[in-house]
Amino acid sequence: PVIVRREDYRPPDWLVPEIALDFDLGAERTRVRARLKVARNGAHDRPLVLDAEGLTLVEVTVDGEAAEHRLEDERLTITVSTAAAVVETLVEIGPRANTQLMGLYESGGILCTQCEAEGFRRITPFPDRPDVLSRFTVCMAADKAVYPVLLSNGDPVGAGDLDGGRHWAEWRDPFPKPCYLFALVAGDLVANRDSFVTASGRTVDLGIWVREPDLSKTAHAMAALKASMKWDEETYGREYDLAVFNIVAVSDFNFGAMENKGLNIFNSRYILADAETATDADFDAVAGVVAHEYFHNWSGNRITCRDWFQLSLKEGFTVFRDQQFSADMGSRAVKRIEDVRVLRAAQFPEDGGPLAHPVRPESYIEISNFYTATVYNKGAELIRMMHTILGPERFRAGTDLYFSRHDGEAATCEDFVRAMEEGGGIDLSRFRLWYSQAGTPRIRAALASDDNGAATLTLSQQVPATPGQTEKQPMPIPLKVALFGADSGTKLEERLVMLEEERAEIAFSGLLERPVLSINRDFSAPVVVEAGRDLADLAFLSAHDDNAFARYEAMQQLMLDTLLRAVSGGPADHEPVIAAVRETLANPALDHAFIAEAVLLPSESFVGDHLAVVDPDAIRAAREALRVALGSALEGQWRAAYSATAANRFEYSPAAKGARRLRSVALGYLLGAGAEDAAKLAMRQFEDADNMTDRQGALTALVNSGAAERNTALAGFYDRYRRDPLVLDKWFTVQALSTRDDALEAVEALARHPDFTLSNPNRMRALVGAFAANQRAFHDVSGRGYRFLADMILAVDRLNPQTAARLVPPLGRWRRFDEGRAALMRAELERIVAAPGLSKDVFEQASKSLG
Ligand code: HT7
Ligand code: ZN
Repeated sequence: PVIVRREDYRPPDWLVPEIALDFDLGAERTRVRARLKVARNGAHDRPLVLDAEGLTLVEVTVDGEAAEHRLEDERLTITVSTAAAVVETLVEIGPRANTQLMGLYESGGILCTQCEAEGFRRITPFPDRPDVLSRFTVCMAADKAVYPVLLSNGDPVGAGDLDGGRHWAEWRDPFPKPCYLFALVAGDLVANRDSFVTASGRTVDLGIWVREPDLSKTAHAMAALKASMKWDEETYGREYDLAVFNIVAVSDFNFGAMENKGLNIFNSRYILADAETATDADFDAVAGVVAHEYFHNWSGNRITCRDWFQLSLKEGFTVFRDQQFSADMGSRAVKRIEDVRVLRAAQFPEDGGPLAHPVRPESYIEISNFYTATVYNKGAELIRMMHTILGPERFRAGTDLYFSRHDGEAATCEDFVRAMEEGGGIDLSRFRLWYSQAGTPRIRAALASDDNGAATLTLSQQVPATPGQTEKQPMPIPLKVALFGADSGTKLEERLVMLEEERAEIAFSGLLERPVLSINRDFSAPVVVEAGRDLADLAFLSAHDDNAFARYEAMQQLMLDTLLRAVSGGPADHEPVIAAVRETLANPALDHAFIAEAVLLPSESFVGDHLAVVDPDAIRAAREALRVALGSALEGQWRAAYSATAANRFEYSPAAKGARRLRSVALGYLLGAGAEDAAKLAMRQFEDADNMTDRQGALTALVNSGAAERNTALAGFYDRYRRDPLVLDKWFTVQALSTRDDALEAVEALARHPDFTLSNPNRMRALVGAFAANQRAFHDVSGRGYRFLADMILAVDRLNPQTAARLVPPLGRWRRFDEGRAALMRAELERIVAAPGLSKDVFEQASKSLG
């Protein structure tokens, strides 16, 4: 396979300032005529080379004449002798047969497109790279009864009827854009319509397009869209620039959503939400993704990427922006806790495994494999660190400069950092290492204090070797640090410490009591900190730290240390955790949402990440024992929390969400403790719930238990929601994540269930993706879990390589397991790599995972 390298970047040979597309749409066969105004870029005599994948070529002309051309290896080479010309191509494609869901495809009777990263070449021949920016005009013709709605980018400029029950519509986008932002949708859709008046007084027509039965589930997405538009004006001074903004929801989608200019296309799970069918987490995700795609209008569309190595330029920055937005709309502390949990669960393992890569990667075989937690979430942490180092005002000066300097351009990560330096008045020379070095830095922190009120904080860092990068330089690491008095519990000192070198000593003086160290507050840097604090100090911080994140972190560390001791055979002393949880539950100053996060045990995978060799069974046993101990020792408090959080009617507010979250955590502990009436409580909650959070919470608790009510709840849930695919996904996921011993057999059986399908990415992720995250079941010592995953990868690869490739990384974690499991995992990877007809997507992930 061809390896694409960052260092090989060359500007395009030809530019395409304008393109006019004509679609004769049909699900079986669509004809696409494209008229490209091309212009030679620089003095050279190279031919025009257009990317073309899976197209049936009908005709090629240059300035109206038949032209010499060659279609070979997914490239259409055309001889053009002049400096500028009009090149016209006619191709045929088959949307219904397009199971890859890249290019033009059919989803539930709707024709829609997905072009990022390299899908446009599956629609028409074009230089499919983000640094070729064109003005698009799009004309579509289709059967009016089947496709009454025809949408594309920009503004509508004309529409009308044609003979034979057909109709047409034309759209024009005044903003030059790369072809990955092209979109069209044709379907039988209805819209939730609204409008937004921008800061400068322009009215924007908003539409969220769905199938008619789903219309009632679009109010939350619309509210989120309007809130995002306002927030971006207030926070970044960014106004929307077209007269129309449309969103379409489809059920088959490889990713979350797509920011096509003026026509976002969404996976329906990130649009549709109502109390009956969506959990609070779903509501939050809808708002977060709607905001994310909207924010791309500036960070991604107005300023795009020069090449795909710069992907984090738009994705890291936009994730940071959507995180800020969600924090501003709800609880800042809980949002940070959730974001860090995602980073640790998805990015840290990636950074420490065979697929580790820098935020700005150096090479790829298939770019779709680089839409990763590193590019997105670690990328966002890099922007956050710059925000922390600069402070909000200077950060805003940097982003203002970035937006004004690069508007209308295809830019690089380097351009962003330079704008931050100049706008913020700071030297970020060494900070650039965060873009080029992979691996999660490990920090050791030791605080030594004397009786004269002096203390020294010794910090050291180590950046681990990662594939292709054995030598690492120390990184500049911003660490928010505070010291608390061990007697009074008050804050003695607070600073932002920049660890620039491998080692540093920070002096403190005038301390009137023994100081206790709070470090990496707010998770100011994406690093692992080993601070060696004992259980008593951690319990103290969990009760006294005034930084909510640090307080949560102290409790998690306390739980983690307790679990790690138990896993390695030490005496199981649960008392310090029980005491700390008791105190947290009883603290009237803390809100429900925070308490729920703080008292939740670290996940089994997170515990595994801290062991030299992961022992899934020992981790399960230790975690269960602590859960039971907490459940029994604090039964009265769990009961009190459970009753205090009962609600009468559903409301989507931070307070109501927090109450539901704590209620569900309390129920889990009551069941864990084996409280006699716990299963009855759960079943009552399941039956009486007026919202999906409570119903799914009860179902999860029952599914994980041996209660007789378990099967009744599962059957009841299925009967109630079998016709709602997004809710049925939950039914699959709850069982795939079951903590029971029979989870693996259950998942194997569910893969044979009539509602399971390989062709829908949501359903695949709901069952197979979730199962691979169930540490104990997936890593069953028999190796059956590995075989199941490999079988699924190979089966889905024939239909949808992107979805298949995203399932490979759990097998790549073989180095973290005992010899027996590692051999079984490797054997499955080898079987995958040897499979005939493998896609390059899966080949890249599986071969690197063997590495
Ligand atoms: N920018 C979008 C990326 C995306 C994508 C990438 C690969 C394959 C399918 C895809 N669908 C959307 C999503 C985003 O980050 O906003
Ligand atoms: Zn994005």
